[in-house]
Amino acid sequence: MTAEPHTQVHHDSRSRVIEPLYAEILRRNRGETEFHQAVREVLETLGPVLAKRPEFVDARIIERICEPERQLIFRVPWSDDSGDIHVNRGFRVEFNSSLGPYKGGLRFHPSVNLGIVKFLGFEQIFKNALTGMPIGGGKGGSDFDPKNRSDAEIMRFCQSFMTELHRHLGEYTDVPAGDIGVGGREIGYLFGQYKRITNRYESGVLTGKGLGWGGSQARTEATGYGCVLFTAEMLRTRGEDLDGQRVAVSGSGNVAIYATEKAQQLGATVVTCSDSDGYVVDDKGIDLDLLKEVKESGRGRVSEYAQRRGGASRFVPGRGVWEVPCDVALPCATQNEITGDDAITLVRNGVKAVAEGANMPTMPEAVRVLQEAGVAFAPGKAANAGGVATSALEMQQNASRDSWSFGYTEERLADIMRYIHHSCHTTAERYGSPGNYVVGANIAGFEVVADAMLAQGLI
Ligand code: NDP
Ligand code: 2IT
Repeated sequence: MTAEPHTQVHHDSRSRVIEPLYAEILRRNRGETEFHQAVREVLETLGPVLAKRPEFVDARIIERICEPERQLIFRVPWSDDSGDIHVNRGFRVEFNSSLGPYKGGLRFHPSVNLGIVKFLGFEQIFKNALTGMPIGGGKGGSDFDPKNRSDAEIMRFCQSFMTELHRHLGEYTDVPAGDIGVGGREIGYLFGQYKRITNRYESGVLTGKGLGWGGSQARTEATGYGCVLFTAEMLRTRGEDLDGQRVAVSGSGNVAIYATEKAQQLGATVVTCSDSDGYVVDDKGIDLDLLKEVKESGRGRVSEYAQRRGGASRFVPGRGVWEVPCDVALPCATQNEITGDDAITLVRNGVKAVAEGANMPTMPEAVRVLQEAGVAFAPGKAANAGGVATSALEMQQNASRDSWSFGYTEERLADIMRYIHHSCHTTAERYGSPGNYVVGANIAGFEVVADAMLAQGLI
């Protein structure tokens, strides 16, 4: 291995070391724009840590961290209810196992491609490190579109997907969970097929399982709850809390619903929800029972929520929620949903805090606008880590054949979110960027992974 000698790594390490590395990543991963975006955001913040820890440069840690340990792409054939045959593409990117088995969700959405799975897997490495739990980073999914598919079609798709994926999984190897388009129903079908093929009741091979068969209390709620708990911690450093705040949430899936629930429990008024058709604004506050009912029955669109809710609420088709004035914004739908212009609007309307329930929902220029305006901004790898952390708690319960109460599990989640907040906050201060949670999260996560990789030799 050839590397720059220690003495040459100094404070301009960003341009000397990082820029050429990033250029090489662009060249070797052409067209993977979301992956480029996620890598750039991390690399941009690592200058100070590389200056302080030149051994990371010598050991080529960044080059190694940006290259997945293994990338799987496979055919997923299945037949629909009329007997027509479809062929989708399945992915699993096993990115980094220095802290534990690969861990991260599966996304079923027509937009899924290798670049998206790699961005999600890359983020997952640092997110999982931040939780302090023994989990490596990975992500997977398919370009399968679950919308308007019957239960039987979903089951056949999941069975076909697992028929290939099972050989790569294991409680000590790779442990998937849900993400967009994959919830409790899909995890059930995937688990059943894994069990059938392997003839093993290996509870810890998937997380997000049903409560009656190895799932953890509070896993369903964990990502949304955790995001709001992180927001509360950020506000606390500024002498504020969520009580009485007006909150805008985007999305209406798992993360959005439970972010809304926890924000309401802490006294906030959540005034929006959304989906890919448009958004609902409800000044009296979202009626969460009604939203859950709408989502669980039929096609589950937020336009139906507005129809059934009546006068107090309004559906706005084809637009994003960020034009609705709020004190706190929680993007909980998908990547790149807050543009630079949206951020300008949010700032103009007086937003105080933005926390990413989704992965990378805020575009780079929007992050800049928010940070320059002094808005407390929590990146997803810190703010939405409660989901995967509770997955690790599920694995812990499975390993000890135990099951914990909701109250105990939620308390563990709250401790973990406070720990993540503390480590991001203090790391940002230590590296000269007080209040910058992007710097804090990236460096705190990176240091843990890089130290483990150094200790484990050239792998
Ligand atoms: P769900 O499938 O439950 O919900 C996704 C929601 O986002 C839906 O309302 C969906 O609307 C909307 N959405 C998805 N894609 C798009 C798009 N391209 N344009 C507009 N709206 C879209 O997923 P989750 O709630 O689980 O995931 C939401 C986000 O949170 C994702 O970024 C995910 O990676 C992240 N996340 C999830 C975790 C988890 O534990 N589930 C953990 C950490 C992060 P529609 O129905 O119209 O598609
Ligand atoms: O993005 C994420 O952290 C998730 N989708 C959850 C992953 C997990 O393994 O629980």
